[in-house]
Amino acid sequence: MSKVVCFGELLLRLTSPRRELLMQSPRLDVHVGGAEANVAVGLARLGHHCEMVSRVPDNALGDAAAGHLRRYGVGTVGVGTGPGRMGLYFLSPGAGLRPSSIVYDREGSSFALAEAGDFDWTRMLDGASFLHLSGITPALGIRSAAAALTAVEAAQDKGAKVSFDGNYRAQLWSRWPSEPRTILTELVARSDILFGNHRDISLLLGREFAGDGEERRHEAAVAAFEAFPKLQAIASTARHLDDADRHRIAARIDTRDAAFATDEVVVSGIVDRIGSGDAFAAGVLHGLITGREMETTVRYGLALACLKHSLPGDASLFGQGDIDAFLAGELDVRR
Ligand code: KDG
Repeated sequence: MSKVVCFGELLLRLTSPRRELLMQSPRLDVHVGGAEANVAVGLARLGHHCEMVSRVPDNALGDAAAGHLRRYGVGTVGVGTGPGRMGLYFLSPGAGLRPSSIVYDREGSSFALAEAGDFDWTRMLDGASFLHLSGITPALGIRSAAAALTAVEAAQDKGAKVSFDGNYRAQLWSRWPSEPRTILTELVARSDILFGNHRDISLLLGREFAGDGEERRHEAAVAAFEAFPKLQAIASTARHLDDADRHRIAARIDTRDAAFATDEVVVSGIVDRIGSGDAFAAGVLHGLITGREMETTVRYGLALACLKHSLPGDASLFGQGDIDAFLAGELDVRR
């Protein structure tokens, strides 16, 4: 079985229930999140050997986050403890024409305080086929940016493929004195798979892509392949938000010589959209690791991205049977 190592910050998510605003809620629901951890859980639920590399405080909050990973089958030997606090984020879910909103409270987290040398990459990447990380880690500060770079260099040395999700978070980058392009470029230059759409690629290359829809995505992919010779595939979703309860999603994978795109699917009755991008990444990685055709791989990504909208919390907990049922359009109670 191939091993996937995910590297990033674990967060607790505090959500106002019943779609209340944070300011009016007398209580908050707790879930465990973190984009890369969500991918690890999504893949572990599909039967893959996943190991998380992170750092949490040595207290009940850190234990809860690591326990969440173990509960869903993700290995936590790489989740160390260290000084600092648990990173949090607060979510007020949207409703109708009111969008969701997020407040980060993660400065000084154990993960953000960790140095590149605190992670044992020789051990963690031993036998790994993929390292997955995202643009959230370098956005946390100089130390995390250095740790992300060390991680991808170690993956290259060990012969593991690097999967990188742009995951642009404006709130995090706005605290940086310089623009994110330099560090993101260094990371993507060492990556084999990029999760990101034309906007992420615009940010990386410092240029806009004209046109609309598929044409713009194609142009962006061509430019990214030219700028980053190591990249083998670029996977992205196109999401149109009709409102907070109804989205339209299509998925696409570009390789150097072909593009694989799905039809648009309407996702209604949304329970929780957070983590649908991570679910998409888990579905695509699942297809790649199991050697599926690209047509199937992109549909796996789409299936998990859509299914995630039906589940509270940040992670996809679906198995192959759920993907197959989704793709077959089965809606009857399964009994
Ligand atoms: O993709 C979902 C993530 O955004 C969520 O789990 C929290 O990692 C997170 C972040 O930094 O936004």
